[in-house]
Amino acid sequence: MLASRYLARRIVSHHRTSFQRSLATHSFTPSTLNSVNADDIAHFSKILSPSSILSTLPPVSLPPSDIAGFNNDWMNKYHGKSTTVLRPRTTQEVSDIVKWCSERRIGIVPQGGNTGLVGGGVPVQDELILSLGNMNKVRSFDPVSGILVADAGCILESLSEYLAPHSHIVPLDLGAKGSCQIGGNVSTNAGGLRLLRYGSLHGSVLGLEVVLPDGTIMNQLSSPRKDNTGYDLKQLFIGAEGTLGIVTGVSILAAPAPQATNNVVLALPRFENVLPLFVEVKKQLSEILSAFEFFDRRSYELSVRHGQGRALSGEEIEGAECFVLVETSGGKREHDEEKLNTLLESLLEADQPLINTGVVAQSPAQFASIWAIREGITESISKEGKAYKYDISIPLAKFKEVVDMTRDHLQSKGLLRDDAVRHVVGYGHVGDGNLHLNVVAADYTPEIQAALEPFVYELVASHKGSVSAEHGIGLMKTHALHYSKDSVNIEWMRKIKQLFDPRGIMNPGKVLE
Ligand code: FAD
Ligand code: 2HG
Ligand code: ZN
Repeated sequence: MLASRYLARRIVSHHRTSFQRSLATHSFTPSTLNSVNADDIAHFSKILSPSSILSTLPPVSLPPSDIAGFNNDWMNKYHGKSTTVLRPRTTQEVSDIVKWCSERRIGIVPQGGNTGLVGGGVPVQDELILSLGNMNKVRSFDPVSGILVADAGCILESLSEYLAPHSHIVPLDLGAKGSCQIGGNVSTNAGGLRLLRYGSLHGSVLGLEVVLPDGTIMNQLSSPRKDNTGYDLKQLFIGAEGTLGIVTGVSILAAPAPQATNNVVLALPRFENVLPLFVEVKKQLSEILSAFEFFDRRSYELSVRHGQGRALSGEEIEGAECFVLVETSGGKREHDEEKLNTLLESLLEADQPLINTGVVAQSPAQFASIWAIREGITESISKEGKAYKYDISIPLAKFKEVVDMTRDHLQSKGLLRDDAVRHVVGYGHVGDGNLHLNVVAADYTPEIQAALEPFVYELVASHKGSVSAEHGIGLMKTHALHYSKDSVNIEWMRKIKQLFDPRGIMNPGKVLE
């Protein structure tokens, strides 16, 4: 499979405008929380080895630039002012830290690979950052049941590499695999490129070990595959974005590795063909279909421009409005190839073809290159400018309309120009009804922000969609939660938060305002 090029990005720039600062503080005043002080550092020194404590406070006294990568998010959009990053190695160390923070009422931000796209993994103010990266061991793997138990800080790609010789795969894959951690994946309920085939983490996670906000360790790691003994508490932590506790261990059902995988990129003359194409592809490929990913022409061009995969060639590509990547994963190469080729032939020979052309991967390198075009869009956008990201669920038929309406709206405000909004693109997981609407701008400005919100959220609500299909609420969307959840739901979310975290120390200001 793909080797990732998305290695950890430690962003050191401290330049930010007052608007960027306000982005990070717009809804939260942690008046009841205390800052970490030198006495706290002295206490942490009794729990942790010196290399596990990074702090600008005495006696450690590092320069702020040494912890800047933990204070700034992947997009360099959200910025915290934490003085201290702790990197525990064991669950007991996590528990001891949390107990102390609970007593002292110090806010804690759990941080995995810091690849989140909604500002959830960096502090709002100067909360303590608890980085899970040193908890990176596989605890056990049973090749018979396929159950993998791992520390939360294991990087997703390293888990894939661990499982490969055992002929298994993690039932989750995403472009950030080289940096994101399984604990972060669980905490965001990450979707990604395999959800169509293997379903969400709510199904494949079998158990969790969690340090609760008072330091208690809740261990459900030995949960068998079937377990109906009352409330399924682990589900609350899947997608909780670190607001209910710290995930320290994950038990997940790995999937048997497919014997054969292949992919094809299909060029479509018009967006309207995507829906009938999806129906046809499902019908013909049935059990071997493992991904159906969509990207519009501009996304494709940006990806290729920034070196993510090789450009496709041919006249038919020139005339394409959008593209679909289809992946097959099956048990027998010849059988799968025959199905894929038959699909392609029937699509091309139809009276009114849904596609202009299709390029089937002929080698592992071409397979990787085709995936790189799709997976590389996020990275290429970050090189093109500052992205406003909306990861929305809307009916498939509305994908293009929403992208076009957003572009038209920005145009009508006079914002579609090189020094303001450069591109409005759409791509995503068609199979899951999840569109990534990205507005790529020269900078983050109040004017663009005001043009986009609540415009986009109202559009989503008008289609009864979700304002977050996969990246979560984080800091970015606390004010937009009500577009997707009614007051009864939000009230019960608040009650659950209050029950688990009455002192309000766990990732304050995130998910709930
Ligand atoms: P972080 O960014 O460190 O944290 C994310 C949130 O989880 C924060 O709220 C944090 O407090 C919390 N958290 C982290 N670890 C823990 C823990 N151990 N216990 C409790 N809370 C914790 N997302 C998708 O869903 N699908 C995609 O296809 C996808 N592709 C991406 C591609 C790229 C190039 C990038 C940069 C991001 C992508 N993302 C995607 C978003 C991101 O990678 C996922 O949200 C990922 O699951 C975050 O993992 P992380 O370890 O980096 O978490
Ligand atoms: C993807 O599907 C990720 O590539 C990232 O979820 C989407 O950058 C984005 O908006
Ligand atoms: Zn996605």
